[in-house]
Amino acid sequence: MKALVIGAAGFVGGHLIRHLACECGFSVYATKLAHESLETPDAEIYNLDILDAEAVAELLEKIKPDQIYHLAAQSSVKLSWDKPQLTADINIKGTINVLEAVRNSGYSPEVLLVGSGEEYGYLKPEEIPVKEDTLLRAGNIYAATKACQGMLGEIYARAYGMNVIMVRAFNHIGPGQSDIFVISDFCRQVVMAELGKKEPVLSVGNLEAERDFTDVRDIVRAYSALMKDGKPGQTYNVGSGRAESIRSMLDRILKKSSVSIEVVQDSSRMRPSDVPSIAADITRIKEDTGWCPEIPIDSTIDDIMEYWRLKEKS
Ligand code: A2R
Repeated sequence: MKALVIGAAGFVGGHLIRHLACECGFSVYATKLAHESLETPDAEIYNLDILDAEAVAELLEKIKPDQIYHLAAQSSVKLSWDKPQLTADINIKGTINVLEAVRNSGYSPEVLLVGSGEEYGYLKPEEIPVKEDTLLRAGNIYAATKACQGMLGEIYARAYGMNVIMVRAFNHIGPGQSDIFVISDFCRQVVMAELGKKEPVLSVGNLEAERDFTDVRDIVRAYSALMKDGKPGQTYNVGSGRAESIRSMLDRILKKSSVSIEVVQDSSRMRPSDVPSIAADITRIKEDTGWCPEIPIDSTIDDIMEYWRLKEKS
């Protein structure tokens, strides 16, 4: 079985490549942007900008993968406020380029489009945990582009009979995530204070928001389970099924710190609009694939802290 991971130099890519090569025994092909680095013994690497439609089509023609995991994205909510056009180009036009390349390829690979729990946006309390059929009321630009990606996937599956499966992944965390994301940011700041590289003061944004956190290694297992047993044209939530406040996650992190840390609210870390609470209903993926998250949140935080300790020591 040949699997192609598009946008593999990001946080999820490395974990997904390892899972597909080592756990599933697939031949794995992966793409990155020319300026990115991706070193892995588990995949053959190609440079690809998904905004170049011809290059996407040529690569499919060359590899002819059985499975395509589309991860390439402008994936930061924060950056989407600053760069809305770029976010729309990559997340919408880029996805169309991938879907068109598959449509014109003359065969029928399975495609997984990775969307986001952010697509649901402003949920009413009675809608949480949120089911896939709930009305999308996107609360930020990133979320709107991912909602559009999902609609495109549904359209291509229905109109052309393509094997496209959509995922709405809720917040995933784990070792290797950039510190532009909140949990990785907190862990890094704590480790920097432990190492004496910064004052023992932690600068935070909105702590009241509640999110559904899952270990990235559970997330990539879900993606490959969906490729195997998910239904084409269907959208699946992937998450833990429970909401936890950023404040409670911060408490977990602070308990693991070897130094005492002062927490300070920083208004520049507040977003123009923030969705108050999100949690996934994961009944559909459980029923169709048997997948369940397995890694406890505290052991994920241990791994993230360890990742930063190793990285910042060197
Ligand atoms: O923005 P960069 O330089 O970090 O590169 C990202 C890459 N990417 C692209 N790849 C091909 N053509 C483009 N025009 C393009 N623009 C950006 O996609 C990055 O290496 C990768 C996405 O990885 P992350 O941002 O780390 O996202 P993560 O956490 O791996 O999530 C994967 C998927 C995304 O679709 C998220 O929206 C979703 O899961 O939650």
